[in-house]
Amino acid sequence: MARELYFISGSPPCWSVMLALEVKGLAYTPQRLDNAKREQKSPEYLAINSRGQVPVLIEDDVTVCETLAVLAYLEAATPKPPLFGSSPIETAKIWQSICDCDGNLREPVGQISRPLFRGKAADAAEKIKEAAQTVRDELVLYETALNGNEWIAGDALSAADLITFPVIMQLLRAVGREDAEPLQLAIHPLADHFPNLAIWISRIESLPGYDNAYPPHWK
Ligand SMILES: N[C@@H](CCC(=O)N[C@@H](CS)C(=O)NCC(=O)O)C(=O)O
Repeated sequence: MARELYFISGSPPCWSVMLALEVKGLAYTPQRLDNAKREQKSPEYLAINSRGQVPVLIEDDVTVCETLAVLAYLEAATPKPPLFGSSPIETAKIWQSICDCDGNLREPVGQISRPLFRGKAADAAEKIKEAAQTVRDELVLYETALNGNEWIAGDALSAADLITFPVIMQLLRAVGREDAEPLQLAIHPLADHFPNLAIWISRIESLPGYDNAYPPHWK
């Protein structure tokens, strides 16, 4: 079977899908699109996904757009190891955590990372600090959830970890920049502020296949 994943380097949703493919041991051909060249808006790619977004998974004649749809597809097609739990309550907890990340963390992280990645730290200082307060409040919840637990939703690695991890990595890349230092966002270094989260990150970094999924332009 020919399996391809269209992605943009550093995109958290793409990274989530790549990690899921690695965890499930599914080989694929990465098809990297260059955001700087707006390749995701080319007529050829719009014919694949009319929204011009990534990730998109293609398996022979099957095309799946949208991160969560791709994860659901992979889970249904390759149930082991399970990423959405093995009991109703496990599944519910995992979805709850995914909703928490998508509803409460992803956007404020974007409000921090977008201006920092564009070199606008000073111009956007107040907005970044405001978003950082929201993010810190969320990180406290993860820190508590990880107290005595290895994974953020339940006893096993799950889609909740794979969805949340790249968002937090994007945050860390942004707040670890030199121009973020004067803003004193109290997130970096993570181990000083949120030690359980820092250990959880190293746990994910030790997953087999982790390096294959790492954003190429971050290497
Ligand atoms: N809801 C979509 C969102 C995907 C998304 O926002 N992708 C971004 C990369 S992180 C993208 O394709 N950006 C390029 C663009 O919109 O032109 C999903 O989860 O798949």
